[in-house]
Amino acid sequence: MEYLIGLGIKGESHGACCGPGRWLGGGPSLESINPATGTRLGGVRAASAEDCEAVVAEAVAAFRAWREVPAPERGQCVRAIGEELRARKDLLGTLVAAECGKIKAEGDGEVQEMIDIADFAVGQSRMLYGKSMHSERPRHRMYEQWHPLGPVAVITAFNFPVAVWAWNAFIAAVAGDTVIWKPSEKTPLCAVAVQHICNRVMERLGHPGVFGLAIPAERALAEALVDDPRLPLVSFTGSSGVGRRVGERVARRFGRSLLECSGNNAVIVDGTADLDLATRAIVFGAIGTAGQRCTSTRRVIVHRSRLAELSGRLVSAYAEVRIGDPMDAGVLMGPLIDRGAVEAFLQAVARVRELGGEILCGGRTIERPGHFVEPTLARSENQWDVVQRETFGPLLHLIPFDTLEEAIELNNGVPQGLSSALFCNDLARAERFLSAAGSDCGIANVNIGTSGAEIGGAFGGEKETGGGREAGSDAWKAYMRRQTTTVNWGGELPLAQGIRFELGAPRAD
Ligand code: UN1
Repeated sequence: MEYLIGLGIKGESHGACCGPGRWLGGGPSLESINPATGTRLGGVRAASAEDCEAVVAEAVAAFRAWREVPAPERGQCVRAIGEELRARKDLLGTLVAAECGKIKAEGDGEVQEMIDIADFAVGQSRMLYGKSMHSERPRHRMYEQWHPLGPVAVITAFNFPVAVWAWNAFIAAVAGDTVIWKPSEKTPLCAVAVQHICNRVMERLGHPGVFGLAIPAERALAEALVDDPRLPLVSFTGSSGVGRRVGERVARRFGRSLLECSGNNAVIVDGTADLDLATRAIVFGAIGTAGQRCTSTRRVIVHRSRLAELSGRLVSAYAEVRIGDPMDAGVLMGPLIDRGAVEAFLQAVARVRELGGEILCGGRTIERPGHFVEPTLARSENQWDVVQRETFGPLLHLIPFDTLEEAIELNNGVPQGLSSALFCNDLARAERFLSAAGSDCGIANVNIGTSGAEIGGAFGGEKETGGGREAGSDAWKAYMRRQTTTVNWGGELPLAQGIRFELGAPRAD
C-alpha cells in the first residue's frame, strides 16, 4: 500500500488535526476497511471531546486572522492546494477507490472534481461581488458587501470522501471562513490524506489553522459541532433523516445550514428518445459508484411503447457489467460500503417482491469477500414505499407512462428533489420538462443522465434533499454574510420614505 505512504499516512493516524499540523487522537480506534476485500487499510485514533474542542478553538482563532487576508491571496492558497492535488491525483484516487470501493476511474474523477473546484475557487476569490444601489436620499451612497462568515463545519459522507469537502472547503476558504471537517468514520484515511496536503501548503504559506479535521467516533461529538454557536454555518451531506435533525438543531440556535441530502432521481425516457444514449446514461447513473451517489439513477420512467425494448437493452447491458475489485481495469462496479448497506439493499429487493413487483435481473448478493451485490432491475410502481425512499445501492425501478404530463408527475411524485433527466428528441417536450411546470428538482438534464454533474453549476436539490446549493454558480454566498451599507456624505440628515422628524419644529395644534 505504497499510495498510503505517498500520501503521508504512516502507521496509525490521528483523527483530529488543528494547525500547525498538530495531530491529536485521544478517542477510541477506528478501523479503515477496504469494502472490496474486507481487509484493513489502516487505523485512526478518533477525536475525543477535548480534541474536538481544540480543533474548534483553533478554527475560531485562525478565523480572526484569515478574514483579514485579502480574498485573492486566500485564492492563492487554494491554488497551491489544487497544485498538490494535481501532483497526487493518482495516489489519492487510489486511496478513494480502496477506502470507499468506487472504481479507480471514479476515484481519480473525484480528485479531478477537487482540482476543478480549486480552480473555480481561485477565480471566485476575485469575484466576491456586491451590488451597489442608488439611494433615494441625496448625497448618500448605498451598496452591499460580502464579509466572511466564520468557522464552518463541513460534514461529509463516505460516498464522496474528498470531493464534497472540497466543494465546501475551497469556496469557504476564499470567502474568508475557516473550516472544520467532520468526514464519515467509514472513510477516515481519505480525510487524513487530504489534511496532510492542507497542512503542508498552509504552513508553507503562513496560514495554519484554516483547515481543521475532527473525526470523532461518537455521535454526541458530531452533534456538539452541530450545536456549537461558534460555527455560524453547518454544511451537511448525507441522508434526509439525519439532515432533518441537523437542520432542526442548527435552526434552534439561529445558525445556518446547507443541506445536501437524499435523492430519488429519475430518468424519463420519452417516445422520441435515442435508446442508445439513454441506455448508456442509465447504466452509468444506476451502477456507477454501485448506486451510492446522491445523484444515482433510481427510477426510469419510460414511455409504454419503449418499455419492452428498453428493459431488454438494460438487462443485456447489466449482464455485461464487470463486477469486482474496483482497482482492476475493466471493472465497472465495486462493492457497497458495508454489511449494513447490503442488508438495506436486500430488504428493498424483498419489499419489491412483496408488493408484487418483478425483479427483471439481479437481486442477490455475490459470494466473494467484501460487500458485493448484483446490479438489479425491478418493474415497480412509483407510489410504493420502497420506491419513495432512497436505497443506497444498485436497485433501479422501471415505471411506464403514457403522457409527458404523467411522466413529469411521476418524476416529481417522491419526497426528494435532487436530480432528474429526460431523454427525448423533441424540442417542445424537452422545454416542457425544463419549464416551471416541469421537473421540480435542483438539477434537470436533457439527454444527459442524473449523475456526474460538473462543478460549475450550483449543486443541490429541493424538498427533502434539503434546499442547499454547493460548488459553482453563486453558491459562495452561502459562506458569507451580506452587509447593506449606506454612507451619508452630505451635511443633512434626510430620512427614508420622506419622513419628517424634526426636533424643535412648531406644533400643528
Ligand atoms: C454525491 O453523491 O454526494 O453529480 C455527490 C455527481 C457528482 C457529485 C455527487 N459530481 O454525481
